[in-house]
Amino acid sequence: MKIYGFPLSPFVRKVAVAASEKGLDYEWEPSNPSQPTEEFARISPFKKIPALSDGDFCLADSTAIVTYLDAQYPEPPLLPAEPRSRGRSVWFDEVIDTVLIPAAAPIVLNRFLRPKIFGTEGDETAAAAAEEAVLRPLDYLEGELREDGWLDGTFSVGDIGLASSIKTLSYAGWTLDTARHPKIAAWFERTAARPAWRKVAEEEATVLASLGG
Ligand SMILES: N[C@@H](CCC(=O)N[C@@H](CS)C(=O)NCC(=O)O)C(=O)O
Repeated sequence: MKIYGFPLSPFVRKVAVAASEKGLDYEWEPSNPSQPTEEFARISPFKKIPALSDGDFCLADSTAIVTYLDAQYPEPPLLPAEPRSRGRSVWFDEVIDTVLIPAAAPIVLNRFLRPKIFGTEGDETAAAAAEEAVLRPLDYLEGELREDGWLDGTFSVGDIGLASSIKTLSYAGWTLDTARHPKIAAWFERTAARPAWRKVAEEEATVLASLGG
């Protein structure tokens, strides 16, 4: 199994953590959307990361990939079978992919990617405005998190997506406001202590070093 992309992306990390939670072996195929190889462009028609190949089966998009992995390698489940829990875990995944990550993107772009990876100047006004914008989805998720558990009772794709977004934000020097979001802060510690998360974090540190970050 190959994962195409860089684990610094929250979407790519989501797939790697999901595969690791399931104890799957995978190789990294570092893939740059702006300089796509023929193989990557074939698997990811819109040249976005992540993409996956598993034998002769290929797929792009983090949610599509996690859905495939969960059906093909059911243990442990990351999309719960119980209908309401399943719906809610997909809902949280969507809130993160379509609300939190787009709101957070200017922080990552202007305080990490541009200055540290691309060697260009970041737009601090855009980053500061985004700090405000991420509060709404985080406030919502803070309200949904259970005191001592996960977003929806069992660890699921939504938990992976949220932790993954927070980790990418940390590269931009952003930290959680623990007074405003104490449940997310405690939950993140629990998530980051999981063996699958730690394994991907180690792989990611190697990739980051190779990028000079
Ligand atoms: N919905 C997609 C989003 C993937 C995505 O936007 N990836 C970004 C990296 S974080 C990307 O490839 N951007 C390059 C581009 O849009 O050209 C998913 O969940 O995988």
